[in-house]
Amino acid sequence: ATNGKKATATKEDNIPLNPLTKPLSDMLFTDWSTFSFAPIRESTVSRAMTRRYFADLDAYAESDIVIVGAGSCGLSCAYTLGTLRPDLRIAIVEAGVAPGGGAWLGGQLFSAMVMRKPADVFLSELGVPFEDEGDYVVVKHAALFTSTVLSKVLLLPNVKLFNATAVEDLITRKFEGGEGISDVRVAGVVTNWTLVSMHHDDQSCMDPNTINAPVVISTTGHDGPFGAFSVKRLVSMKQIEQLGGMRGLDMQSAEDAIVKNTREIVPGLIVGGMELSEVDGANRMGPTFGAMALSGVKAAEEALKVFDL
Ligand code: AHZ
Repeated sequence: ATNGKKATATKEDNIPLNPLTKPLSDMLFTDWSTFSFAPIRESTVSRAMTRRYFADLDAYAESDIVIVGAGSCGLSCAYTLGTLRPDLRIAIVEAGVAPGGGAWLGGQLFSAMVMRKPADVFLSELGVPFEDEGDYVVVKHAALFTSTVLSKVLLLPNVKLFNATAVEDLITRKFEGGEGISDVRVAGVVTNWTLVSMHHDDQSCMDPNTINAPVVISTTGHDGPFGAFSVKRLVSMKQIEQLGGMRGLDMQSAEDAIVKNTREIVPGLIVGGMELSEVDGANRMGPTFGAMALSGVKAAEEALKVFDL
């Protein structure tokens, strides 16, 4: 379309025809036959990755907050907490290679994402554009929401995402003054590479790693291969008697209930998003994501109470 001419206006033209930066636009339509990268050695690449990863493992072994699960609720929570409190060290542990949970698509693998008002406030905070349909808004592709919140979380200097890493147990302490049910407080998480967690049955013992933290926020979604992890563990360790089990779909009531009931379930463990529906026996809402964003905001508020705001 450019007939071999540069696709950008030159500085002298003073016309911002092309929004690419000059260094990148200068690369276009050059002589690629002489192209070459800056030099590298393989060990340099290995060290560039591992040095940083192990420094992060070292630093985040003592975190202020661990968020389990980087779905729409976990990411919304991480954005709110990490932005409000740059002094807090926040680790996100996500079992999947790809963070985002179920929020890469809307319902039934359709593209658009629906959020009921007032969750549009969260979209505006992020700068995600939407169509206003009155009582609800529509983001043209769910991936636009998810990639935006994810990128903003990843830019925060006080947040580290450990993906491909599963929380496979909770660290607990005897809770002074607690009696009977819920006599422990959660004091961190036990982690492993997800691929290792998936092979505990066919490999010999592969011990885990740990992160200590006074607050764990679990947002692992409803029951599934990995879902509802922390609340199922609370039952098996007899800290809650039983799960209510997620109920059928009632969009109208389900979203309010998830946001209102986002709370500390046992000392040190806050549960948000659809994992909460398994505790409370709450309805699901199906493909409308406002409650996930605002449950994340509420979970952040609950966590900050621990740090006296
Ligand atoms: O991989 C999981 C996903 O990314 C991750 N996860 C689960 N167990 C984990 C573990 N360790 C680390 N043990 C773990 N990570 O948690 C994430 C959960 O994301 P999600 O999108 O499934 O949950 P959410 O509560 O953020 O959003 C739910 C979205 C739904 S489900 C639903 C319905 O079924 O009606 N409606 C909505 C809006």
